[in-house]
Amino acid sequence: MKSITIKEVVLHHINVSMIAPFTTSFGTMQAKDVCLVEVIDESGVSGWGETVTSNEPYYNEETTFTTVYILKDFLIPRVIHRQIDHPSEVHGMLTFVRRNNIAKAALETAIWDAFAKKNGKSVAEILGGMKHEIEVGKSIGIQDSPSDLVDQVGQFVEEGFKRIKIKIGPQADLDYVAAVRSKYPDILLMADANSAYTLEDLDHLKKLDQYNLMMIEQPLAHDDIVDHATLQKALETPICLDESIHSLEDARKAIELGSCRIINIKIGRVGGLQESLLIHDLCKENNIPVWCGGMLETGIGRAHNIQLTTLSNFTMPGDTAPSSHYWKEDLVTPEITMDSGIITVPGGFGIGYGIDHRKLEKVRVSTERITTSESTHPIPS
Ligand code: OSB
Ligand code: MG
Repeated sequence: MKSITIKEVVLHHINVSMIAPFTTSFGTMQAKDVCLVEVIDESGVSGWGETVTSNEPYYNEETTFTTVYILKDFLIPRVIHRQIDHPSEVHGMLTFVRRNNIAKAALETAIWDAFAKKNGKSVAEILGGMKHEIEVGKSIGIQDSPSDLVDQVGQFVEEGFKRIKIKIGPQADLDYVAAVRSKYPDILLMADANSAYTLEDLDHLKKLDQYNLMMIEQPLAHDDIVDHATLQKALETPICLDESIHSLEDARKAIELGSCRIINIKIGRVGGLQESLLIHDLCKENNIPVWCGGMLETGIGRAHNIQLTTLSNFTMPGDTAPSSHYWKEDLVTPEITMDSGIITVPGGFGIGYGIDHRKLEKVRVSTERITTSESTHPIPS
């Protein structure tokens, strides 16, 4: 396959507003800054990625602002003007920077897109993904009351979503789950706590076992895998880890300890597509099903999620709902749509969707063009 050498990186700084606020146990998001990373190869081919951050470090330690700093001062100087034979190499080129995985993923995914386009393939084909259709679930933020939640669930079940995820926290849990279950006894239902509990809540969390949930996502601390193992032993409901898994090594340790029975793979949280692929493969060997999480992405991040989900061990519906569930107008063309809970994987090269430049201009805040590897810091070669 043809290698790529990046001659220029364009950072498109945008600000986007969601159609409705989204509330989790750590806060509410309505608008955010996003940095779109466009890498341009010597041949003129462009690849796109995005920082899947918000403006506050409440999900993990990164914000859009920190990702831009890390990209400009460290990550871009490391990759620009260097021959890259395959995008699987990029993650290793960036490990000299500790963590900052969302920043790394924004650049790494853009390089996968450019490499795939240059070689006339989709990102999925290069990853080894074979699915032509992916199943989609809907993630619903915390609502003001159980009956508001039941109304929302009804709407999304009607639209055909294959699985419903509800956000929970100590202020909104058992009565919310009970209300949904009594109205919809048979749907695939799960709950995401975003680290809102501790082991002291063990008896309380056990009460969730009666609702036949597919899984409970990240009940305990964002940086824990030890207490989750204790909790998993006490619960019938499978635990799925999100926040705690940043790498293949984290996944290995969580599986070894029995901290979870399912893993949510987010490309941003683990530093890119290559690490996502390795975690996918490890989970497959260990009979741990995976699904693709969402970070309220624009269509660019969403398109990468769709490409990744074509891998065979993504056996559970992901949080990759259509664009219209988040944005009045998305940045990609055609817009990402769903039919009865199924997204058809696009046939095109790279991420399979184009950039709608007219819509991009509407949300643009500023633009930076980087053409040299200069940095005020020492960068390893
Ligand atoms: O925990 O999965 C999460 C959004 C922002 C940060 C963390 C999470 C989420 C979601 C949104 O659940 C899912 C989506 O993109 O629809
Ligand atoms: Mg989660």
